[in-house]
Amino acid sequence: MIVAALSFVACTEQIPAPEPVYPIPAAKQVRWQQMETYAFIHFGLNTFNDMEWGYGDTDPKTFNPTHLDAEQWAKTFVEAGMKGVILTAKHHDGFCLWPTELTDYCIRNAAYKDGKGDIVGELAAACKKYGIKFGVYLSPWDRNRADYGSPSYVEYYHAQLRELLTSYGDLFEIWFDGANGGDGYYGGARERRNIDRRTYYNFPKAWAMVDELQPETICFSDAGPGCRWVGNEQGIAGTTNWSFLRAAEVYPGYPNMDELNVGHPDGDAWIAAECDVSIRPGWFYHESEDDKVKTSDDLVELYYKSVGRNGTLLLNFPVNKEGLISKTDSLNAVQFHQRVTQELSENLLENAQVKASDVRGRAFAASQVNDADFESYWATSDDVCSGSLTFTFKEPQSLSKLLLQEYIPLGQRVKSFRVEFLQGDKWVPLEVGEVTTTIGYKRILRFPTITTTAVRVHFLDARGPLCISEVGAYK
Ligand code: FUL
Repeated sequence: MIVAALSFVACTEQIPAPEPVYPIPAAKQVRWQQMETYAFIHFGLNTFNDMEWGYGDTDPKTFNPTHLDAEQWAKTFVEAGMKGVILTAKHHDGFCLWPTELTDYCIRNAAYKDGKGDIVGELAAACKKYGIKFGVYLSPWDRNRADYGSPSYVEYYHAQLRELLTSYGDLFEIWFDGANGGDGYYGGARERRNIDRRTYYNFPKAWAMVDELQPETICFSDAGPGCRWVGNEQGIAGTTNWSFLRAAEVYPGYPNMDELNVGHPDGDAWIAAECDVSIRPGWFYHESEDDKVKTSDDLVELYYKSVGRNGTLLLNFPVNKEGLISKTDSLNAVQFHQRVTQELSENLLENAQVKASDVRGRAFAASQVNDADFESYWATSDDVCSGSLTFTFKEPQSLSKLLLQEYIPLGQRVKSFRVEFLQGDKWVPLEVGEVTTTIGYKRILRFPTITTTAVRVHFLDARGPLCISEVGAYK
């Protein structure tokens, strides 16, 4: 009786989950990363004046889209699989796309709708209607304001932020850009002004306001705190990509782009990488770039180099002078989404048998990695920071992609791994053409098609016990 009772206790005993390995993401950061792809819109006076960086003196009357349709934008994004959109509510020229009373340099003085328009409001409503998230870009640098460089501008900037946070419903992300070119119109002064990027804008206060008014919002900057710039505008994450930074060292405008590209392996703050890139060479619309739109092939490539390397993909659409996303841009984006969806549609590991070198307990069995559920994961025992998963197929399978996901709510752990497959009765290394160091939320490896009956992933080193959510293999 006693023996039976004891073994019953042993069977049902709940083995606790591994302790987190810090830093770990806030729940909202995990939700944000799960969006994977979302759109960017650069639209403003630049659009109508063939510019990228307006000086701040362009006549607001020139803002006059003839067929503006924010629903067309939102519908395009839905069809392109994008989960949200971030709009340049204000770019460096200082022109505001919403009818703010804080400045006259805004849409109230545009020709569009005789000054009655509100692009921020129109897009926020369209996003709501089509079920995608909405965010804004509010450039700290303002080449129009006479008081730029003095404390009163910072108050103005924070007041703008407050307006956006309180007038347009939920914002999933706010973009705090790091560029600061120096010269500008500045109310007619037409001069160069330098500010101290570390201190001038009082970002900690701005971020506290965001937390207070919209606790779900992710604040983007070169240095977070919600997510970080990936260090280039080509949309490419490092093959090694840690979702951490040493918080005390970084700030918006942080100049070391290589560090932002790979993260700080010993960072103390969770700040994952966002990969921004435009579907055209420029961020704003230029007719001369109508034949330079990235193809669906280009975009597929970018997906694997951003989302497939533990980043998110922020894909920019330069809305044209009509106020629409041009046809080629939307077609290529939709085709891109269809291609990626198709390429990753059938996980060949779902029906494979899976064995692990070490299992923490029943709730953390190897079978958790091919159950299509991110929330369940395979974990190793405490102190076991390496191990392997072996997948065996009933029939030989052809594959050219492998997808791996760590259970990041408990931290990013894997430092190094390698993959091999069975060729006849020999295990041979899988040549994936890039370093296999970090995994993070998602890592996708691509390789020339192999046909095999078994695949093995060796996790060679990690910052703690392994916690692997999903592994997939695709044709
Ligand atoms: C940069 C800006 O200077 C560009 O104009 C663009 O907005 C890009 C996304 O960020 O810092």
